Amino acid sequence: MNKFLFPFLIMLSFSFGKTIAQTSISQAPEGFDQLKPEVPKGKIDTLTYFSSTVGNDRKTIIYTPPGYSESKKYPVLYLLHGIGGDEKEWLVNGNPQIILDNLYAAKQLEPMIVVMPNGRAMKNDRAVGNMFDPEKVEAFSTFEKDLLTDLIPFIESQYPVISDREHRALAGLSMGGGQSLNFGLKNLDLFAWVGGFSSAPNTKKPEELVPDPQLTANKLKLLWISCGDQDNLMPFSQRTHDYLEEHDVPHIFYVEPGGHDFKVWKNDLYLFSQLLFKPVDSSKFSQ
Ligand code: FER
Repeated sequence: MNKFLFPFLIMLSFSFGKTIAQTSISQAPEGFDQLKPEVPKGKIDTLTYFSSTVGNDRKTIIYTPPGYSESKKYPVLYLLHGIGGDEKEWLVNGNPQIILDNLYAAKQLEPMIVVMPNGRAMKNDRAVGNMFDPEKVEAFSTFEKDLLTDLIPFIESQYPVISDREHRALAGLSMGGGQSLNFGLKNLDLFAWVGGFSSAPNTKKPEELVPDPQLTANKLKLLWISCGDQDNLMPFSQRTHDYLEEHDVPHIFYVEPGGHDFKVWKNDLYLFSQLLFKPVDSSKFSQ
């Protein structure tokens, strides 16, 4: 397929059980990320939690959906940023609140709380200086402990959350994609929905990510791997997909036109979020 001739067709490899279907799906429609005055809005808050992992207070951003009520209970998507970002990266560059508000208005989303943490778990977690400093890169790995022992319990103490694995999703872009695959697939008792968008070199090797393919296949509701076709980091998604396919682990491998940027990640959020906390319906992808 020539991507220049068919910019709106995206190859999707969708494999559940032993069957693998190749089909094509559209990208997000025009206007999906545009503010529409008539659309009810969710709310953005910044909260501070104490991290026993890092030893100080840390900030996290939370999006609650339009119509949010403390008398309801919600599933949670933890949405992670990249190497150059912090807890504000999605908000500043990706307009996730607009994308999600529009999806709610179109009745395409299951109501959920979205938590956007700072995934660089170190005392100075600001996105300044050399982002590739080994200490900073290591802090993306340390974030697993912060997430599991500090942030998730904090969120569940502050919000009306359904606190089981089937109502907890983990996804992110680039370094955050690697974190999501590394932490999500290691902690199948905590996450049933896992997504890696343009996952970075921090992504563990497939045989470490998924040492027991049968177990992973049985436990996960959704495993999403996506990457832009012009992204130099494609090999990290490709090798994961190849291994999952070889070992019959159901997953979505979504290759879209684009590079390593928010055009791709906004599209990923648009598509991935619609799948969450619902029965997984493969027929949707061929529409
Ligand atoms: C690398 C290239 C890219 C790397 C990380 C990235 C740790 C992350 C990119 C991003 O988060 O956007 O070699 O090594």
